[in-house]
Amino acid sequence: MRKTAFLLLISGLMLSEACTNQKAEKENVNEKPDVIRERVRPAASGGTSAAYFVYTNSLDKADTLRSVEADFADMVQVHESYETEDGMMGMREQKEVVVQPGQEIRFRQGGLHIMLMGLNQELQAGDSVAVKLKFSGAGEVVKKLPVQP
Ligand SMILES: [Cu+2]
Repeated sequence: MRKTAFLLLISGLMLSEACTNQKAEKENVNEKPDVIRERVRPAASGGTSAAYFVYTNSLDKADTLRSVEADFADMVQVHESYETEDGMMGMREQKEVVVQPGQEIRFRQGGLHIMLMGLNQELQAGDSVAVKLKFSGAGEVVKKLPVQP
């Protein structure tokens, strides 16, 4: 029981570091919100990373992103970053993302992002990886991304 609580605490700390890296958020201030550098961040095996990219709904009806998978991560979630009342950055899981016809889902640093947890391999800059998005309308969509800081 005690061991479980300790492990949860550790993973919680690692998560908050990956999701709410204060330095990274500050570095990102100069990046215009309309410019998204598509990438997966480098990380050690066993660690946590994030994916940023733009998905456009090319269907003529609204679609819903229901889940995301990656064969290099044990757990993948869609997260939303937000600022708390006292100015801290937090994040929460977003179970579904609805995208209207012709519209984009913009996964970016400091906003909606794909959280990759429990990496089963090291992600090194220069590598190329793929995430699998599952939509209720478009079905499975594979997105290839470079690993970049
Ligand atoms: Cu996150």
